[in-house]
Amino acid sequence: MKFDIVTIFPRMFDGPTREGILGRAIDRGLVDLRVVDLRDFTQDRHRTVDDVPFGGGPGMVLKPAPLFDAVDHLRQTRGEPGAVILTSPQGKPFCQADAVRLSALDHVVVLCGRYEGVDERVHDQVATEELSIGDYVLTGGEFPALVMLDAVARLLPGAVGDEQSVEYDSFTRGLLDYPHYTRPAEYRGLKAPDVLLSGHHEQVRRWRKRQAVERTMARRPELLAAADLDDEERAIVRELLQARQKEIDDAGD
Ligand code: 9D3
Repeated sequence: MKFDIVTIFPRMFDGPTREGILGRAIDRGLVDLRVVDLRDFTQDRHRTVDDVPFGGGPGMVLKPAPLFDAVDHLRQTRGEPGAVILTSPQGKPFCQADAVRLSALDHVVVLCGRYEGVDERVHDQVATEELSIGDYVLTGGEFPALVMLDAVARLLPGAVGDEQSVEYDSFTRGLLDYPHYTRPAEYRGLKAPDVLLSGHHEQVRRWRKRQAVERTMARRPELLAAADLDDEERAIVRELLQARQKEIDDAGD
């Protein structure tokens, strides 16, 4: 897939796109990544990309022309993109379903926002969607663009060695992962759970399932409502809810 990023800080992408699974996906040609410098689409001597906001107020706003021209250029040289994403704190929160959807497109363009914002005409006329990566304040859309690229790239066939581990992702199923342990069985007096060393595959499977449900209920209860649970998992939820209700009842007596 073609993945194009428009940014005023192209070097921010140099390290992250060379390493690990993402780096390998790019080396293998699964992702045809192009990072373009927004300043290359300015017309003035100073390569100006920003200006003061109309109506006053603090900070600077990314001018429309360089962004319109950068996307026109990418259209002409790379073809019509399936999505033009504007990274923005006002965007819809990016999620695994977005990663899956984008991974099926042949061409994605990501525009990295900066400063206090981006001229609204870019939101209206250039971007097909606006995405955030969560409710915290960053300095710009470069890390969000990398987050989206990373989440999308690992879904491309051949990116991850074990296709099953992609298929069976915790977020795809809506449950958090179970705890993992490796050797040694005891470290600084801390023991790995006996069941994992027992060799009883069925007990291991049930323990992991229970841990995943318990953790999701404790840490991310909102995920549980939407989770795609099997009968066994639903039984564990009922059991945990009953245990919780009993605590409440007992405290009342
Ligand atoms: C005072 C209002 N701020 C909006 C919440 C201004 C503002 C802060 C930070 C405007 C832009 C930014 C820079 N952030 C992004 O461009 C950004 C972002 C983020 O800050 N958090 C999570 N996801 C994203 S995607 C792009």
